[in-house]
Amino acid sequence: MENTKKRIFSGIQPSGNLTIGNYLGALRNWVQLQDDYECIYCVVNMHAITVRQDPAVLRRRSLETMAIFLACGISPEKSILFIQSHIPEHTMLNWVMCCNTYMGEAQRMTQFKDKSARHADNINTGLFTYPVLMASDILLYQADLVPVGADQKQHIELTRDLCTRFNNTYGETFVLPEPYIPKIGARIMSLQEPQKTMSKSDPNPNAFICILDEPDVIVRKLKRAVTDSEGVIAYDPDNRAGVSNLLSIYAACTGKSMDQSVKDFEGQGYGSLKNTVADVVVDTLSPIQAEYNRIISDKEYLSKVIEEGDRKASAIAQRTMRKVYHKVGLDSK
Ligand code: AQP
Repeated sequence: MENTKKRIFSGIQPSGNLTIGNYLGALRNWVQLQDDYECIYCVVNMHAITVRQDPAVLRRRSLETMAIFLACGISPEKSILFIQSHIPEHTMLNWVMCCNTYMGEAQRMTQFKDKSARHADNINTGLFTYPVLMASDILLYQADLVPVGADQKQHIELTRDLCTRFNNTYGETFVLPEPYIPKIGARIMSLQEPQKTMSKSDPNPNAFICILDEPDVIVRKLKRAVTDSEGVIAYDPDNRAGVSNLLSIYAACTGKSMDQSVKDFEGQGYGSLKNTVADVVVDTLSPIQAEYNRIISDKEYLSKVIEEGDRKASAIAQRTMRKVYHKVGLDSK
């Protein structure tokens, strides 16, 4: 029977240890999507080198990130799981798309502005063309849908513009992807600066909780989380960002509504909120950590999963690239 499921593409950078933001905002939804869509999930290690990385650490983290995908419940039987740099077509399409992207379009990307401010000593052209590589990742696999957080919407808009431009110039080649906003989306904020999104490359390790953090580390980081001096537990992300973030983490881990979550803490203080949030985070992460430890010690299994995923991804990528090279006149037929 022909596969009529819509195709989803998404990726995570191995640019640090994955956080509960990556889990609650992305990976948890990826697991749900596997039954209804044809899912392609990628460790986007080529994106990671837009910021300086230690080669040995990057190599290790790429494998660890794949092991986390598996430990969270992403199944190699249901989805295609692969590592970006293993498929050279990403770079091939990236170049073609760079030649179809205007400077002004790339200059408008807010993530470039943010990241160049954070890495002022290394504002490289890869950082500038990062969204074009991301567009190439998506278009290469002819994805119908891309699960995105609010911060990535601008990149999907660019992908759609590049797709439409290419199709209009060279004839129908790529599927026009749509952003997919998951039903339960959680944006987890930094524990130290709760106006900012929690990020795995934050220089302050107290700002994020890693998926693999030990229980005592989780308790300690949550105890240090920034709150306010109001002393009353209420959800008000604009004015009470710290407390609201703790409530969001609680709601996301327990699956409770925000109203119910606020009720659960009626009459309690911040100390008790932090302890309870630590308990639910530890409960959420413990089974993932156990599964991760099992998978990471079975290198043979991990290599097999990656090899198989690379093979399936490569078949799709090669098909698209043959078409693209023919359309732009880079083949010799
Ligand atoms: N704090 C977050 N809350 C909700 N979702 C999040 N995601 C990341 N952080 C949060 C989601 O995870 C996916 C992959 O993200 P990524 O690691 O490839 O890049 P990022 O979004 O730039 O995440 P970081 O942690 O901030 O990475 P660095 O610091 O390396 O740039 C995306 O779906 C994202 O929405």
